[in-house]
Order: sequence, then C-alpha cells, then structure tokens
Amino acid sequence: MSKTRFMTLARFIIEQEKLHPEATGELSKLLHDLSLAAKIISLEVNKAGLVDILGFTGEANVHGEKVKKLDMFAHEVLVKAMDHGGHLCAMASEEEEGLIHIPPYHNIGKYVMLFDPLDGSSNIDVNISIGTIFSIYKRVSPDGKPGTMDDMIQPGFKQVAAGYVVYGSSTMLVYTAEHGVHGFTLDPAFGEFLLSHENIQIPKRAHIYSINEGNYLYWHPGLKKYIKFLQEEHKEDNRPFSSRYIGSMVADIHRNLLYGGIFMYPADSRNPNGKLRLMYECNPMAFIVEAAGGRASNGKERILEIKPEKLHQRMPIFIGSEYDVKLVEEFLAREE
Ligand code: AHM
Ligand code: MG
Repeated sequence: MSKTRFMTLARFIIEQEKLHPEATGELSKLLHDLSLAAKIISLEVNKAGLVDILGFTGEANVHGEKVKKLDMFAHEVLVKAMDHGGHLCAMASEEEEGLIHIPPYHNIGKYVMLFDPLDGSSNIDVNISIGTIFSIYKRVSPDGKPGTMDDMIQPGFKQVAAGYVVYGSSTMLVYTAEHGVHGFTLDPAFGEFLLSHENIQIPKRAHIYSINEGNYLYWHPGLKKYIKFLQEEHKEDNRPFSSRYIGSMVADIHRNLLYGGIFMYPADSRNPNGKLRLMYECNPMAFIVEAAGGRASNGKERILEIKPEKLHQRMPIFIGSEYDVKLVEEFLAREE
C-alpha cells in the first residue's frame, strides 16, 4: 500500500519544513489553523440543507450584494480560527470593508492573510460546489506592531502561500507555499486531510474553456473571436473545446488545474473591471496556477505583477493552461 495514502496535511507540512531548514515553522502553524477552519466550514456546508442555515441574513456586504448566512458563518470561523495563533498581524475578508484587527497580544505576527470565506455563494442553495480562498503575505510594516493597510496592498508575486478549499463531492484543500501545489482530500470519518494530489501540474494545453457566455454581447471583439476559434473543428488542436462553467471560480479552476483548461472572467462593456476581486480571488488563484506551471493575466499584464490600489478592487482574469492564456492575450491584442 502506498505510503502517501496516510500522509496527513499536518505530517506533510512538518516534512516540508524539514526540507527547508530556514523555515521558522510559523507558516506551517498558520496552515494548520486554516485547515481546522476548513474542516468546520466543510461540516457546516455539508449539512446546509439539514439545518436552518440557508437563506439571506438580510444584510448586504461591502459590494452591496446580499449575504447568505453561510458566508457570514465561514467568515467568522476563519477569523476565530486565525486571530489567536500569534502568526498574523492583520486580516482582510471579501465580506468586510476594512482591515480585520487582531486582538492585542496576538497581533504582532509576521504574516497577513486575505480571504474569500465562501466563494460562489449563489450556488449554496442548489448543492453546487463552493470554496474558500486564502492568500498569505509577509508583513512590510515594522515588526512588533499591529498590521497596516500597506501589509495588505502588496502585488501578488509577494505572496508566500495561497490556497483554496473546494467543498464538492468531497472536500479538498489545495495549497502552495512555493514548493509545488499539493492537494489533500478530507476523510470525513477521520476528520483529517489526506494527501491525494502531490505536486499538481496543470497541462500546458487546454481542451476546456470556462466563461459566462451569457455576457457574449458585451465582450471585447478579440474575445468573441477567440471563443469562436475554440468552437471551430481542428482535430490536431483538440478543437472544438468543451465548455464547462460551474459559476464557482474555485470549482472551475480546480477542474481546469487537474484536466487542463482556461477560465475567464473578462472585462466587458458593462463591467470594465470584470467581476472578480484582485486580492481575494485573482491573486491567490494566479499564485497557485503559476506554481502548477500555468499562467494568469488580465489580458495584458501578469496578474501577480499588478500593483493593487485598494483592498476590494476588481480585475479581469484569464487563467489556466499556459498555451491557451497566451493565445487569448494574442487575440485581445490583435483587436486593440
Ligand atoms: P462571489 O464572490 O460573490 O461568490 O462571486 C464570485 C463568483 C465566482 O466564484 C464565479 O466564477 C463568478 O462569481 C460567477 O459569476 P457570474 O454569475 O457572473 O458568471
Ligand atoms: Mg468571491
């Protein structure tokens, strides 16, 4: 029987640490706290249909959207699981406008964490996969004090770790701390994340595209041509591509990461900045996909090099298999 089948996330993290003697172990502890939050959220997501947790809270989040109870639950679990570990100096969540301050004596850690507690929340009521996304940076403000906005507003290439949890037919946690992208499946009987996908590499070429085609009318002409190109027949090129769009970024990108694919949430004439958030969605997913050998851009620039302006800013994104992301960039450039 394979040894890796019994590799828990906790053990894997310790073994990774041994490979990097310079590591202080703080990041490992942080990931450990995160995995606890993921287990609690997973439990709650799985019984969402059984308890009275569905429906709207009646409140709106900072983007003016209705917030469902499970989003707030996930947000609170993450804050509570992470704010006493002593590894962070501040946090930020897609569900909260400003910085999340960490209680005194615990707020001088050397990292900051940004997260989207429950992405794809419009899918909660219909039993479709949703996810949690997280992004970790080293602080840039002086040590020994609470974190500041400068610690948060850093370009994506400065991330030291990023990951997501997908609550699907099983719950999986996928993360990278720069040394490969690794996936762990939650065994519901043991309550442990077990290594199931070591060193994930995204196929260089895709045969799946994921985009909300309902917005076709509003797209850039180059994007319209690119999608038509994917639908033409060309056997050597694997075209026509299959179209797969769940409407949950985490689940769409997770599938593309394993099978090869391109996920797009472009700018369009109604939403010139796209829909997804640079700090909570684009940067962490770009960090993971690049670490798996893929590519992520906003159509012109590498996502990870974009200098953020504010916490909740939106950004168009084209992410996935390297060849395909390059190609869509070319189609967009031709129509400038
Ligand atoms: P959310 O953060 O409000 O859940 O929105 C993000 C989600 C992504 O998971 C998904 O890719 C996208 O919104 C789908 O948007 P649309 O319904 O416009 O296609
Ligand atoms: Mg989201």
